[in-house]
Amino acid sequence: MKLNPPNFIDPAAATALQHASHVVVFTGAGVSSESGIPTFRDALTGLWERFDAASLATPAAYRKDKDLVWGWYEWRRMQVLRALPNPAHIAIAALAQFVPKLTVVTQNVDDLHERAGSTNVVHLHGSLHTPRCFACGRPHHLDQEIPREPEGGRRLRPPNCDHCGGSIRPGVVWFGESLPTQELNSAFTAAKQCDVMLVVGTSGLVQPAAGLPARAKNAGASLIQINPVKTDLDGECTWTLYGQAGTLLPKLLNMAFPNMDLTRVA
Ligand code: BV8
Ligand code: ZN
Repeated sequence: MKLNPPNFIDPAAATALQHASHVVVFTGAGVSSESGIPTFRDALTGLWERFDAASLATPAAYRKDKDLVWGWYEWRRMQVLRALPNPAHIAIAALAQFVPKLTVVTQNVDDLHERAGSTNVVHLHGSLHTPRCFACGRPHHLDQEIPREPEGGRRLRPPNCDHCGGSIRPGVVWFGESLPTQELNSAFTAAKQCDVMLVVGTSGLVQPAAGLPARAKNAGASLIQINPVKTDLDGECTWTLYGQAGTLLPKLLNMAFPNMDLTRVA
């Protein structure tokens, strides 16, 4: 497989976007990294360095030490509240005006796609902004103010449910938990129907989300991947553009749609 040089954009990828009637943009943590949100692999910095993200993102971890898990998620929510959408999020939002149908499917639990202007974003792994009761499942309202920076090991006692007094958990999908059925079915349907899937900033390791590009390809779609490094999805993709999403995505979309205005800085 010919490896394109960094930041090279094959004009054929832009042409495929121009002729597409339904585009799916499938994103992972890499699309938010230029907003300062660490990807899952490097999510643990500073005080968190001695933990493994995947071992914290489980129901067992919460049962074992809910203050530690809640403190980690509040720290991540604080990072998101302080972050801004980057040019990749803005380009994806702008794309909606240039293609007949656009579906944004994300593995991310931040709301940066929405804050850039994307609508009806399909969140396969939930959201930091929709906590719920671990016992009865009722949604819990969290103030949008920046949570206080947990001191020390960043343990933070989770609030209690107004209805049953149970402990509040993050509204994300943990490892070992099933993905929300409606969102997963919407993503599978969009993958089957689209002509082009943009695969942006994902290592393609976490299932069943990582199976989406193959579903799109098997249904006849062209796949355009944007990632600084090689991933497990390289073989599936028609084109792989090696580079940062915040740089390559605006360039690619401007090649496809020259009158797309991407000057709005978030
Ligand atoms: C489930 C929310 C059924 C939490 C996350 C086969 C089928 C089904 C399940 C499995 C299976 N095989 C294994 C499993 C189990 C497991 C799994 O997939 N494990 C993996 C590790 C092998 N899957 C599950 O448990 C799923 N549940 O299948 O239910 C079930 C039910 C009961 C019992 C068993 C099964 C649930 C998975 C969801 C987990 N929750 N997130 C939270 O956020 O805390 S996943 C989490 O990790 C992220 O959401 C993300 O999706 C994933 C990967 O994290 P990252 O690597 O950081 O992000 P990403 O992959 O997006 O990679 C970053 C990329 O960006 C890199 O490639 C990097 O190069 C690139 N990048 C960096 N900078 C830039 C950039 N790209 C562009 N521009 C840049 N500037
Ligand atoms: Zn409750």
